[in-house]
Amino acid sequence: KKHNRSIESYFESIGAGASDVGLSKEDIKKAFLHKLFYHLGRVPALTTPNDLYTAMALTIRDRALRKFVRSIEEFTQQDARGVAYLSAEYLPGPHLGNNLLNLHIVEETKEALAELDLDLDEILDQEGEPGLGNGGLGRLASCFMDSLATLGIPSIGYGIRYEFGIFKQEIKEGWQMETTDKWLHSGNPWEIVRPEISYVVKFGGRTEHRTNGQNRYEVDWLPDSEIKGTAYDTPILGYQSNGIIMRLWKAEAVESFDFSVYNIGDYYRAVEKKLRSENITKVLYPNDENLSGKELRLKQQYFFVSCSLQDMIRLHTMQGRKLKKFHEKFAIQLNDTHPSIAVAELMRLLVDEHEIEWDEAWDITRQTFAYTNHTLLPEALEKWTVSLLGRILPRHLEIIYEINSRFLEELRDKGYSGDQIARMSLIDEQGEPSVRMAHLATVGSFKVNGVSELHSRLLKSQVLNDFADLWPGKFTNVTNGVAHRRFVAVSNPGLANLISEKIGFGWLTNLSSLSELEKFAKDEKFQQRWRDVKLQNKTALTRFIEEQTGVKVDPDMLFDVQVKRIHEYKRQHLMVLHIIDLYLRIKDGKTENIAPSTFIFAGKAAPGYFLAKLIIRLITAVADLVNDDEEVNKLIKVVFLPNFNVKQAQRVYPAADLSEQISMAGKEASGTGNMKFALNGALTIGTLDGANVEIREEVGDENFFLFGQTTEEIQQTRREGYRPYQYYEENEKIKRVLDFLVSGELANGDKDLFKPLYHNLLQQDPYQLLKDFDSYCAKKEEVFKVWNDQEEWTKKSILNVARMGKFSSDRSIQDYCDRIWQVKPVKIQE
Ligand code: B1N
Repeated sequence: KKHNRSIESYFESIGAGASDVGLSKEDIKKAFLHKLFYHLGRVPALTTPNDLYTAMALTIRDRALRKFVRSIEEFTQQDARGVAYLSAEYLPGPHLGNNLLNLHIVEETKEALAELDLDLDEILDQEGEPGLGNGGLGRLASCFMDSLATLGIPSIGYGIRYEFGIFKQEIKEGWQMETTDKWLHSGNPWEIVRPEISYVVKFGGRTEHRTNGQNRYEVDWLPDSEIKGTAYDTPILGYQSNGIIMRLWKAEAVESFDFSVYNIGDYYRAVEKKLRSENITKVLYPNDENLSGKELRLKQQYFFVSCSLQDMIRLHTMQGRKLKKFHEKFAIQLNDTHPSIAVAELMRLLVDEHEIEWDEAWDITRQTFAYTNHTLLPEALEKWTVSLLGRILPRHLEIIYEINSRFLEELRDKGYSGDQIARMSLIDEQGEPSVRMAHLATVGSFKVNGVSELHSRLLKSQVLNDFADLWPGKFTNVTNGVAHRRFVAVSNPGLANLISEKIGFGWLTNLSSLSELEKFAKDEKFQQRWRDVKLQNKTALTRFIEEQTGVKVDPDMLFDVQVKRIHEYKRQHLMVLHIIDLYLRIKDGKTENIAPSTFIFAGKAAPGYFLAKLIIRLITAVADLVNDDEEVNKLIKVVFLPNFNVKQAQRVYPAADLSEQISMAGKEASGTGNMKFALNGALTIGTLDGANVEIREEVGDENFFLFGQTTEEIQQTRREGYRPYQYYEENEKIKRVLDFLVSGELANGDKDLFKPLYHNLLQQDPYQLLKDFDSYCAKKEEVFKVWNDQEEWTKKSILNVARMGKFSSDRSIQDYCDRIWQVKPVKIQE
């Protein structure tokens, strides 16, 4: 039976009005105690910090759910077109603080708790985070959830509920050690399990082809195993706006226990089967931009894609709509190729399960999907061998072959020939035959986008060049953005208050209005307050650094920061080489022009990425050497903060003076940390890579420390035959710094430890550190000079913030709506 009553009328009928989820101090206090007593069964004398946090989270979740329920009501009433965002990764970060901001009840909550002798900050600090992603790609998905909700876009985020997220990083004797991330350990008050929303997903087996009574060609897939996916929903609030959900799938056995089997030996086998099924969503693969080609990863991808598509088809047809109109109601965004098997799965669902003819199904499919590419790195472009894909998903392999043969036929009709066809085929026939997932995603989508102007341009001219020539209108750009409410308003309240005091609160929903700050850039009083805020944030970070590492740093020093995944292309080691150069200069007594600096690093290395782990070891070795040397540590210190995650990031960005964005040009698709730093008033030293290009365009060349070769120069250098050894021979400084790596002065006399890095740089230097080294060092001299003129530095810092309005994820989502999805907001009125 359908319920047509409005949500409001339900509240009325129980005499509750909306006040049961009211937002006043008294409402919050009452609800909080209610949760503490009746949900958790705790008396005040026996509460633990986790109880207090959980009661608070549940209190806020109720309020978030009210927004969500109202939003769904509105979306349904208006029969609105919506978006499904498919992402194998999310990094939401702690929910509580962000939700309080979005509900506009930070003060009320603080006061409610104070009346109970409790401290909000302590409760906020209790919250861990779902580490369901590796880095920028996962965090971007979560920024997008925030903006989708804020803008009132009918939308849902689908993903995987990994039981263990990205590993926890500890530093032992200077090395990264990984331990499992038990994020569900003390419960997760934000999620709601939906046992009734579950789907069966098939794996393996074989197919049977036949023609049925009506002369229709049919295919049966006879799998050899089935797994059930159950929905876990987390409400995501917009700023004073709608609520949407992130729906994550957990794998379970189809029947928890196979009770039909009474034999005790088989009982254990049945339990084992259950455990095997649950394996699928056990753990996130910790490889950032490096594919592993593992069977379990393919299963994860297919599992969540199939659950999500079945769920969308249910939602679509539930309201009596025709499946043939699926694409009119849904745009599905593929967050990289990780969910791209969706192209074949939707075809299978339409053709095999819902008996739609191939051509029509293909039209629906191609009008449904859009694909975002996030990397050009060859080692990150997903490929599945035909043999693996055929074994796990036999029907999908057939469908992919069919798509391919029709596509290649089309190309031949257009006059394409041998070489070009081989290059564009969905199947890579060089070496072991494999399916190119980026090609599948491109052929199966109506739009393809890169994530910054430069990256989108390179995508069209390099990796997907042939496709861009074939379908120029399919390609577009959407430059990334960040959730500025989380990364400024929540994590940097000092700066947020100062900004709001001057220009009002408009920037929270319209980041471009930050431009109103320009007129204060030279105001000395304002500059002083700007610096005071930064100093406070640095002092707070100083305490955190000491707690975490034991190293004491001075908040008056320049905080020079590089935090991101550790990868050779990001060139953390370029920053290290410069630090070694400074160290040697100080030892020589040549300390003039060095601004006292604290160099801060954080980031995880993929567990199997040897050189990345060695770079961490190098950072910690240099840190030990520098920090323990009385002569040196007055001028410079080096810190490696373990276990970088969203929560830590929220402490780091507000405290940074200088942001290091020094990847080799052409390699960083966009970067988003670069935006978070600049929005918190850090100046950037960076290359013309990814979104750095656009940041520099916005803030102005004079407010950006640019160095290094351009993408074209990098390519030119490579074409001419780059010989890093030549730089070693001809450049005194480079020689000295590199030789220092193997001198034994680092790591207690161990001369061999860093040899792999040393040889890598001398023999290949694939990311051209040596070629860019002089230009980087020269720019650092300029940084020091500007730092010594604090008025000048502060002016640049204010101008950076004032001109960063473009980089909100609100703007990115608006771009997706206009250029790709063609969806309109449906905002709730309250
Ligand atoms: O996506 C971010 C960009 O800002 C970064 O520049 C880009 O490096 C990052 C395989 C990836 N690209 N590819 C990945 C992640 C996990 C994985 O298993 C690839 N991450 C990026 C957001 O656009």
